[in-house]
Amino acid sequence: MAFVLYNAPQSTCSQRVRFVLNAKKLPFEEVKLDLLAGDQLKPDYLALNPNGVVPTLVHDGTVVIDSSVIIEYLDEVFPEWESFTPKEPAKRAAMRALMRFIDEMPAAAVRIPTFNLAFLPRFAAMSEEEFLAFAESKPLRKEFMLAMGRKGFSEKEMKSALDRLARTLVRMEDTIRAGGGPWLMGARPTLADVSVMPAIVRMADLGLDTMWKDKPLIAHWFDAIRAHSAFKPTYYFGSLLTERFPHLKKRG
Ligand SMILES: N[C@@H](CCC(=O)N[C@@H](CS)C(=O)NCC(=O)O)C(=O)O
Repeated sequence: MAFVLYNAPQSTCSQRVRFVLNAKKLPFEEVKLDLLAGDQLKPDYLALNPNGVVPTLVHDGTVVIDSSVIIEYLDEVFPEWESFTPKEPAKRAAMRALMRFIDEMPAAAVRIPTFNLAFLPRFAAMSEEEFLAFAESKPLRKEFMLAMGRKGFSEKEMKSALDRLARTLVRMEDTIRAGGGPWLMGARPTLADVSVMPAIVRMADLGLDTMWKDKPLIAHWFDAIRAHSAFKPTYYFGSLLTERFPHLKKRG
Protein backbone atom coordinates (compact mmCIF):
# COMPACT_ATOMS: atom_id res chain seq x y z
CA MET A 1 0.00 0.00 0.00
CA ALA A 2 1.54 3.27 -1.09
CA PHE A 3 0.31 6.83 -1.03
CA VAL A 4 1.79 9.74 -2.89
CA LEU A 5 0.29 13.13 -2.04
CA TYR A 6 0.93 15.95 -4.48
CA ASN A 7 0.31 19.04 -2.42
CA ALA A 8 1.64 22.29 -1.03
CA PRO A 9 2.46 22.96 2.65
CA GLN A 10 0.37 26.16 2.86
CA SER A 11 -2.52 24.90 0.70
CA THR A 12 -5.73 24.74 2.72
CA CYS A 13 -7.15 21.96 0.54
CA SER A 14 -3.96 19.92 1.03
CA GLN A 15 -4.15 20.38 4.79
CA ARG A 16 -7.49 18.54 4.88
CA VAL A 17 -5.92 15.49 3.24
CA ARG A 18 -2.77 15.54 5.37
CA PHE A 19 -4.97 15.68 8.49
CA VAL A 20 -6.95 12.56 7.53
CA LEU A 21 -3.83 10.61 6.46
CA ASN A 22 -2.15 11.51 9.76
CA ALA A 23 -5.24 10.68 11.83
CA LYS A 24 -5.37 7.27 10.19
CA LYS A 25 -1.63 6.76 10.67
CA LEU A 26 -1.20 6.12 6.95
CA PRO A 27 2.38 6.87 5.84
CA PHE A 28 2.57 8.90 2.64
CA GLU A 29 5.18 10.32 0.33
CA GLU A 30 4.71 14.03 -0.05
CA VAL A 31 5.50 15.75 -3.34
CA LYS A 32 5.56 19.49 -2.66
CA LEU A 33 4.54 21.78 -5.50
CA ASP A 34 5.46 25.45 -5.68
CA LEU A 35 2.10 26.96 -6.61
CA LEU A 36 3.41 30.48 -7.10
CA ALA A 37 5.99 29.14 -9.56
CA GLY A 38 3.25 27.22 -11.44
CA ASP A 39 4.31 23.61 -10.76
CA GLN A 40 0.61 22.69 -10.77
CA LEU A 41 0.35 23.76 -14.41
CA LYS A 42 3.12 21.55 -15.80
CA PRO A 43 2.01 18.84 -18.27
CA ASP A 44 3.04 15.91 -16.04
CA TYR A 45 0.93 17.21 -13.19
CA LEU A 46 -2.01 18.18 -15.44
CA ALA A 47 -2.04 14.56 -16.64
CA LEU A 48 -2.84 13.58 -13.03
CA ASN A 49 -5.10 16.50 -12.18
CA PRO A 50 -6.52 18.34 -15.21
CA ASN A 51 -7.86 21.07 -12.89
CA GLY A 52 -4.29 22.26 -12.27
CA VAL A 53 -4.75 22.52 -8.51
CA VAL A 54 -3.56 20.59 -5.48
CA PRO A 55 -4.09 18.19 -3.82
CA THR A 56 -3.92 14.95 -5.80
CA LEU A 57 -3.61 11.60 -4.07
CA VAL A 58 -2.21 8.55 -5.82
CA HIS A 59 -3.06 5.37 -3.95
CA ASP A 60 -1.42 2.27 -5.42
CA GLY A 61 -1.81 3.76 -8.89
CA THR A 62 -5.36 5.07 -8.37
CA VAL A 63 -5.53 8.82 -8.86
CA VAL A 64 -8.02 10.69 -6.67
CA ILE A 65 -8.49 14.44 -7.02
CA ASP A 66 -10.35 17.15 -5.08
CA SER A 67 -9.76 17.38 -1.34
CA SER A 68 -13.38 16.65 -0.33
CA VAL A 69 -13.47 13.59 -2.56
CA ILE A 70 -10.05 12.44 -1.32
CA ILE A 71 -10.99 12.62 2.36
CA GLU A 72 -14.25 10.76 1.72
CA TYR A 73 -12.30 8.14 -0.25
CA LEU A 74 -9.77 7.69 2.57
CA ASP A 75 -12.48 7.39 5.19
CA GLU A 76 -14.32 4.76 3.11
CA VAL A 77 -11.28 2.68 2.27
CA PHE A 78 -9.53 3.02 5.66
CA PRO A 79 -12.09 3.39 8.45
CA GLU A 80 -9.40 2.23 10.89
CA TRP A 81 -8.04 4.19 13.85
CA GLU A 82 -10.54 6.94 13.56
CA SER A 83 -13.59 7.12 11.33
CA PHE A 84 -14.83 10.57 10.39
CA THR A 85 -18.17 9.52 8.87
CA PRO A 86 -21.29 8.84 10.94
CA LYS A 87 -22.96 5.44 10.46
CA GLU A 88 -26.56 6.64 9.98
CA PRO A 89 -27.46 7.74 6.43
CA ALA A 90 -29.31 10.83 7.71
CA LYS A 91 -26.22 11.97 9.62
CA ARG A 92 -24.01 11.22 6.62
CA ALA A 93 -26.28 13.38 4.51
CA ALA A 94 -26.08 16.19 7.09
CA MET A 95 -22.27 15.91 7.12
CA ARG A 96 -22.08 16.05 3.31
CA ALA A 97 -24.43 19.05 3.25
CA LEU A 98 -22.06 20.84 5.65
CA MET A 99 -19.10 19.90 3.45
CA ARG A 100 -20.79 21.40 0.36
CA PHE A 101 -21.57 24.57 2.32
CA ILE A 102 -17.95 24.77 3.49
CA ASP A 103 -16.58 24.32 -0.04
CA GLU A 104 -18.90 26.98 -1.38
CA MET A 105 -18.61 29.54 1.44
CA PRO A 106 -15.50 29.71 3.68
CA ALA A 107 -13.14 27.65 1.49
CA ALA A 108 -13.81 29.99 -1.44
CA ALA A 109 -14.11 33.22 0.55
CA VAL A 110 -10.84 32.79 2.45
CA ARG A 111 -8.92 32.84 -0.85
CA ILE A 112 -9.67 36.56 -1.26
CA PRO A 113 -7.86 37.81 1.89
CA THR A 114 -5.21 35.10 1.37
CA PHE A 115 -4.32 36.35 -2.10
CA ASN A 116 -4.62 40.03 -1.21
CA LEU A 117 -2.58 39.83 1.97
CA ALA A 118 -0.04 37.09 1.26
CA PHE A 119 0.43 36.35 -2.44
CA LEU A 120 -0.15 39.73 -4.07
CA PRO A 121 3.45 41.03 -3.82
CA ARG A 122 4.52 38.07 -5.98
CA PHE A 123 1.98 38.92 -8.69
CA ALA A 124 2.50 42.66 -8.43
CA ALA A 125 6.17 42.04 -9.29
CA MET A 126 5.21 40.39 -12.61
CA SER A 127 4.79 42.34 -15.84
CA GLU A 128 1.19 42.61 -17.08
CA GLU A 129 2.01 40.17 -19.92
CA GLU A 130 3.56 37.63 -17.55
CA PHE A 131 0.60 37.88 -15.21
CA LEU A 132 -1.97 37.47 -17.99
CA ALA A 133 -0.13 34.45 -19.37
CA PHE A 134 0.00 32.90 -15.87
CA ALA A 135 -3.74 33.52 -15.36
CA GLU A 136 -4.56 32.22 -18.83
CA SER A 137 -2.76 28.93 -18.14
CA LYS A 138 -4.94 28.05 -15.14
CA PRO A 139 -7.72 25.60 -16.01
CA LEU A 140 -9.81 26.24 -12.88
CA ARG A 141 -8.64 29.58 -11.54
CA LYS A 142 -8.25 31.74 -14.64
CA GLU A 143 -11.28 33.96 -13.87
CA PHE A 144 -10.28 34.23 -10.20
CA MET A 145 -6.82 35.47 -11.19
CA LEU A 146 -8.19 37.91 -13.75
CA ALA A 147 -10.70 39.26 -11.21
CA MET A 148 -7.83 39.82 -8.77
CA GLY A 149 -5.42 41.37 -11.27
CA ARG A 150 -1.96 42.56 -10.26
CA LYS A 151 -3.47 45.18 -7.95
CA GLY A 152 -5.53 42.77 -5.86
CA PHE A 153 -9.19 42.41 -5.04
CA SER A 154 -11.08 45.64 -4.39
CA GLU A 155 -12.19 46.78 -0.95
CA LYS A 156 -15.74 45.82 -1.90
CA GLU A 157 -14.65 42.27 -2.76
CA MET A 158 -12.63 42.01 0.46
CA LYS A 159 -15.64 43.17 2.46
CA SER A 160 -17.92 40.69 0.76
CA ALA A 161 -15.45 37.82 1.43
CA LEU A 162 -15.20 38.82 5.11
CA ASP A 163 -18.99 38.93 5.27
CA ARG A 164 -19.20 35.37 3.90
CA LEU A 165 -16.64 34.28 6.52
CA ALA A 166 -18.67 36.00 9.25
CA ARG A 167 -21.82 34.21 8.07
CA THR A 168 -19.92 30.92 8.14
CA LEU A 169 -18.96 31.53 11.77
CA VAL A 170 -22.62 32.09 12.66
CA ARG A 171 -23.57 28.84 10.91
CA MET A 172 -20.72 27.01 12.66
CA GLU A 173 -21.68 28.30 16.11
CA ASP A 174 -25.36 27.39 15.54
CA THR A 175 -24.41 23.94 14.25
CA ILE A 176 -22.11 23.19 17.20
CA ARG A 177 -24.78 24.35 19.65
CA ALA A 178 -27.49 22.23 17.99
CA GLY A 179 -25.35 19.07 18.14
CA GLY A 180 -24.19 19.63 21.72
CA GLY A 181 -20.54 20.15 20.70
CA PRO A 182 -17.64 20.28 20.94
CA TRP A 183 -17.53 19.30 17.21
CA LEU A 184 -19.84 20.38 14.41
CA MET A 185 -21.90 17.21 14.69
CA GLY A 186 -21.60 16.43 18.37
CA ALA A 187 -19.14 14.40 20.39
CA ARG A 188 -16.97 13.07 17.52
CA PRO A 189 -15.14 14.94 14.76
CA THR A 190 -16.42 14.26 11.23
CA LEU A 191 -15.19 15.14 7.76
CA ALA A 192 -17.12 18.41 8.09
CA ASP A 193 -14.75 19.48 10.89
CA VAL A 194 -11.76 18.47 8.76
CA SER A 195 -13.20 20.44 5.83
CA VAL A 196 -13.64 23.69 7.69
CA MET A 197 -10.42 23.41 9.74
CA PRO A 198 -8.02 24.98 7.17
CA ALA A 199 -10.27 28.01 6.62
CA ILE A 200 -10.41 28.68 10.36
CA VAL A 201 -6.66 28.15 10.77
CA ARG A 202 -6.07 30.48 7.81
CA MET A 203 -8.30 33.15 9.35
CA ALA A 204 -6.30 32.97 12.59
CA ASP A 205 -3.05 33.05 10.58
CA LEU A 206 -4.21 36.25 8.86
CA GLY A 207 -5.16 37.83 12.20
CA LEU A 208 -8.90 37.40 11.63
CA ASP A 209 -9.48 35.32 14.78
CA THR A 210 -10.98 38.43 16.40
CA MET A 211 -14.02 37.57 14.26
CA TRP A 212 -14.98 34.81 16.73
CA LYS A 213 -14.10 36.61 19.97
CA ASP A 214 -17.80 36.61 20.89
CA LYS A 215 -18.26 32.96 19.84
CA PRO A 216 -17.00 30.70 22.65
CA LEU A 217 -18.19 27.51 20.93
CA ILE A 218 -15.89 28.24 17.99
CA ALA A 219 -12.99 29.07 20.29
CA HIS A 220 -13.59 25.74 22.04
CA TRP A 221 -13.87 23.92 18.69
CA PHE A 222 -10.58 25.50 17.60
CA ASP A 223 -8.86 24.33 20.81
CA ALA A 224 -10.26 20.82 20.25
CA ILE A 225 -9.00 20.50 16.68
CA ARG A 226 -5.58 21.91 17.59
CA ALA A 227 -5.36 19.30 20.37
CA HIS A 228 -6.08 16.42 17.94
CA SER A 229 -3.00 14.22 17.40
CA ALA A 230 -3.18 14.74 13.61
CA PHE A 231 -2.98 18.53 13.85
CA LYS A 232 0.73 19.02 14.56
CA PRO A 233 2.06 16.71 11.83
CA THR A 234 -0.37 18.33 9.37
CA TYR A 235 0.73 21.87 10.19
CA TYR A 236 4.49 21.27 10.03
CA PHE A 237 6.67 24.37 9.73
CA GLY A 238 5.90 26.28 6.55
CA SER A 239 2.18 25.40 6.54
CA LEU A 240 1.17 28.78 7.96
CA LEU A 241 1.43 31.87 5.80
CA THR A 242 3.08 33.82 8.62
CA GLU A 243 5.87 31.22 8.57
CA ARG A 244 6.44 31.69 4.83
CA PHE A 245 5.79 35.36 4.22
CA PRO A 246 7.69 37.62 6.62
CA HIS A 247 5.74 40.70 5.45
CA LEU A 248 2.61 39.23 7.11
CA LYS A 249 4.33 39.02 10.49
CA LYS A 250 5.37 42.65 10.25
CA ARG A 251 1.69 43.60 9.94
CA GLY A 252 1.41 42.32 13.50
N1 LIG B 1 -11.91 21.95 -5.03
C1 LIG B 1 -10.48 21.74 -5.06
C2 LIG B 1 -9.81 23.08 -5.00
C3 LIG B 1 -8.31 22.94 -4.99
C4 LIG B 1 -7.59 24.28 -4.93
O1 LIG B 1 -8.16 25.35 -5.13
N2 LIG B 1 -6.29 24.22 -4.63
C5 LIG B 1 -5.48 25.40 -4.53
C6 LIG B 1 -4.66 25.37 -3.25
S1 LIG B 1 -5.71 25.28 -1.81
C7 LIG B 1 -4.51 25.42 -5.69
O2 LIG B 1 -3.95 24.42 -6.05
N3 LIG B 1 -4.30 26.60 -6.30
C8 LIG B 1 -3.41 26.73 -7.38
C9 LIG B 1 -3.77 27.82 -8.31
O3 LIG B 1 -4.66 28.63 -7.99
O4 LIG B 1 -3.18 27.86 -9.39
C10 LIG B 1 -10.05 20.85 -3.90
O5 LIG B 1 -10.67 20.96 -2.83
O6 LIG B 1 -9.13 20.02 -4.06
